[in-house]
Formats: sequence, structure tokens, C-alpha cells
Amino acid sequence: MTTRNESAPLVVYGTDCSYYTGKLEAYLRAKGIAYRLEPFNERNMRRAARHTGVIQIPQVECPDGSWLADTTLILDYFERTRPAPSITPADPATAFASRLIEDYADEWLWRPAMHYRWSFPTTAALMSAWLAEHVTEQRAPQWAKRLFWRRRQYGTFVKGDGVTPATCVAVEAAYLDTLATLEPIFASRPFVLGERPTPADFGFMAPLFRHFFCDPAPGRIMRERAPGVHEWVARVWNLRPERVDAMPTPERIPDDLGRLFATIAEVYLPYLDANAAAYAKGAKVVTYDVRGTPITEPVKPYRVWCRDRLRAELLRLENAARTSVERTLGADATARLAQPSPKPVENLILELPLTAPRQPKPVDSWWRR
Ligand SMILES: N[C@@H](CCC(=O)N[C@@H](CS)C(=O)NCC(=O)O)C(=O)O
Repeated sequence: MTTRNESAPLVVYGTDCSYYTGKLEAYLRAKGIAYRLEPFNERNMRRAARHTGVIQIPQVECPDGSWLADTTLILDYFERTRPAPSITPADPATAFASRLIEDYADEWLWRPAMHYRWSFPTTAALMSAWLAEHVTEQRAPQWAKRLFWRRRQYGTFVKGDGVTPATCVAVEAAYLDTLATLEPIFASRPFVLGERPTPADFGFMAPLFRHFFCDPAPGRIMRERAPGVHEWVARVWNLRPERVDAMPTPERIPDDLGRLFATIAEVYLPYLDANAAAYAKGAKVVTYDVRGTPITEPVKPYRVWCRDRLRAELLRLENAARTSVERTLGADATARLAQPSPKPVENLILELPLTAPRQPKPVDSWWRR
């Protein structure tokens, strides 16, 4: 019989160049939750998928044998089960704003993060060599592994996700606008919503840390244009629970976030609506407009679920909190988000922690079979 040491560290399957692994690690460090990073490979990904039903990183194996997946759900789970020090604002409107920003930041900036990693030849050469070296299981020469990674990542997440010569400027603008939006905010306070980190900071850590800060091409742009954002990445990575505990929690949505909420209201939420409508029609791709640029990309069932989660949180707000959100996001955008998606997506991850094996055919990170 094996005994399980429940105070042992979590095992996080991931890599230290990964977007969502970086977000999760930053959060676990801030909370003081011990973990060990275990490089992913085909074998442990297959094993994780048997428990969680998804093929993606990071995935977490807990000391008691249960499993966690999806960084948004994992943050929620630990905010419930290990609340101190809390990163969830007590004020409901501010908490909602932090979750909306988290979702926007880690979903919408995925494409520019992949574009800056895989479309720029020296960065792509470096990162494909890194992956070829670290994902050791495949028995193939290094050059073939490098080629595999370069083609796979570019094909799936750049070209295959709507980056073309016609959309490239709009995709890059998402990164450059993020820097221009955040730089003045970090000149006046340490975190997105105030003096203490919230889910908004960890959502932004996904693209801004492992890709935009660490990768050569976008890293140079960050250092030149937004040294305050560069400093914020290190600040979030350097959080410790004792320090977080002493930080005052934000009590209201700051009124200088207009540019960020305008992008969410004018670009991200209309995209989520278009994705949900295309999903309801059974379409494989969706075309929508980003400030004058049409973008076509695969329909993502996962993001229908993201939309419906945000909607459920919005509907739970009482009148005063709902009014604060309307003031920040605009009445029209708030009313649109309050509408149900035409066809909801079955919740594939369910409640964490996961304790029973899942369906035999796992989904990918966008919940496609
Ligand atoms: N919603 C998931 C997304 C996880 C995700 O997309 N991870 C990426 C790597 S950072 C991945 O595994 N992509 C799938 C692939 O490369 O096939 C989360 O928050 O954990």
C-alpha cells in the first residue's frame, strides 16, 4: 500500500518557456504554495489527460492523487481552499473587473504572443531548439525535432490562428497597445488595479512573462518602450505571501483604465460574441472585425465557456456592483455580455479537484476533439 504525503509539493507538468505555466507559477509563488515543475513529455501528457480530459500544459498532480487543470479554475480553486493571502478583491465589482481583465489578457494576447515567438526567425530558431532539447522523449535527430516544433507552432497558432500579411499589423498592435496602456498605470501604482495583485495581474503574466518579456524579439520592444512593464513582470515574479499579505486590497475599480476597458468592450467582447455565434451554427471558423481589420480564425469552444463564465459572474452582481461595472465597461457592452450564448458549451473540466478518470477521448486546449 502506498501512503500519500499531503504536504508534499504539487507536481506542475509544464515547461519554463510556457505561457500558462508562467502564469500559474507566478500565482503559486505569490501564495507560497509549494510545487515542483516537471517537464512535459508525451507520456506524462497522456497520463494527465486520462485524469483531466484535456491535452495542454500546465496540469497539476496533487499529493492526494487528485488533478487540477485550467489556470483560471486553478486560481479560483486555491482562492477557495487556501484563501490567505487573498488575491481576490473583496469588493464584488472590482473582483469582477479583475476576472474580466484576466480572461481578456490571457486569451486575447495569446495570438500576438505566438506571433512574436514564431514569426521572427531568430526567436523561432532559438525557441524551437529549446523545445527540441527539453522535450526529450521523441526519438529523432535534433534538427528534425526543431523543424517539427517550428512548423507545428507556426502552423497551428500563427498562420492557423489568423495571422496573415493583412492581419499582422492588427495582431502586433494588440501587444504594442498593451505596453502603451500599462506603462502609465505602473508609473502610478505597482499592480493593475492597485497596491495588491489580483487575477488581472496573473492574467497579464501569461503573455507578458514567458513570451513578451523572455523572448528576444518582443523582449527588446518591451525594454525600449515600456521599462515600467518590464519591472512589473519582475515584481509579480518576486511576490511572496508575507509581502502580499501586507498589501492593501483594491476597494474600487480605478478610473484610469479607460483604454483597457475600451479594448475589452470594442474588440474582445464582440469577438467572444462572434465566436459563440459561429459555434452555435456549427461553423469551423469565425470572421470578425478588429478595428477595421477582418480576422478569420478557428472557432474555439473553450472561449464560449469563458464567455458564459464571465456572464454568470456578471449576473451574480447586485445592483450597485452592476452599476459600477456599467460605468467602467459601458452600458452596451455590459448588456451584451449579460445575454446568453446562443448555444452553451458543455463544461468539460467540471469542478476541481478532479478525482475520477475522464472520458477516453481528450480535447485540445481550445476544447476541440
Ligand atoms: N485554458 C488553459 C490553456 C492552457 C494552454 O493553452 N496551454 C498551452 C501551452 S502554454 C497549450 O498547452 N497549448 C496546446 C498545444 O500546444 O497543443 C489554461 O488556462 O490552463
